[in-house]
Amino acid sequence: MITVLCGGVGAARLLDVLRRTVEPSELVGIVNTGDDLVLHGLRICPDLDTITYTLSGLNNEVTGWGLAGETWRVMDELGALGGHDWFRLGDRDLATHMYRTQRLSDGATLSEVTAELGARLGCPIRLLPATEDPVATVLRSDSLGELSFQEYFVGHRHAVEVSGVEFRGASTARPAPGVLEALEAAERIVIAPSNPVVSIGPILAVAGIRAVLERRRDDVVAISPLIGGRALKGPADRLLVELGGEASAAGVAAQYASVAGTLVIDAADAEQAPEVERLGMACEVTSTMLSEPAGAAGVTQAVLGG
Ligand code: FO1
Repeated sequence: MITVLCGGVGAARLLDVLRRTVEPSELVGIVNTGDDLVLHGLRICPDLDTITYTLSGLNNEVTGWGLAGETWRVMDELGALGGHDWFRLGDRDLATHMYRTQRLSDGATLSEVTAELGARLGCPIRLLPATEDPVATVLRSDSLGELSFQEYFVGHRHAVEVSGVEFRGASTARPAPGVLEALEAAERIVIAPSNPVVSIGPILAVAGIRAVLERRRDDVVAISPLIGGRALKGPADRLLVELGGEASAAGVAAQYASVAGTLVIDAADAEQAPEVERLGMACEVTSTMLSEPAGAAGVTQAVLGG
């Protein structure tokens, strides 16, 4: 079994690559819920949905979220009424949030609903929310005060300098059923190339999860989300710097040195391998562009090898 700590797009791409070599039934995703929000009375889980949709071959490649072939009638009508249309929910995607919200109010757990959606949509990999308890990523900015993750990421297009981040609720949140077992039973634990601060951070903050990785550090492989010190998508590089870290392979290593024995970095950052090793991590250098054959093969080898 290979258990993968997952954010959104980067994790979905990694799982979509790994599933070509590893039996999907041998893969488990532990997924961030710190991006989740309730809007229009609906419970929305962006990272769980991005991974479910991508692995089901249904992801909307144009927007990067929601379902392919999306229409936007409801959002357009809502906007015309003067409603909240800043967080774009496609007509097909809305059905997922309506289904999830109804099932949760029936008393089903988020894990159960995630499994039902995965079965209905054709996701071949078991996905578990990191926790069933509320955890909200909150960002603080000097100019705008506190922002929920989606206010920051979508509302302000993450074009805001951040002075602090908090995973509200994480210290009392319990790992979802099966999470600790999946981490203990895994031959390999992988930290996906997701945002170390706001995607992987909330998972590691859930009571008990970090401790398992620290204990199993030799079996943990982290994949840097930076290439040439830059994030392919999203604010990972800026957030690292704004929160006192470094937008570099060494900066990512500093985030993960206590929980991962190996860091996989892109060839563009190869000159930083000695710095990563000085932090006590083994360093594998390969292309990490998962959309290219060399990257897919190199990262798969780094995850499975050794
Ligand atoms: N990202 C945006 O940039 N703009 C949006 O309007 C937007 C809507 C949206 C709706 C459902 C959903 O599951 C994701 C959505 N996202 C949107 C992406 C979302 O912000 C994710 O949390 C990010 O991809 C970071 O993981």
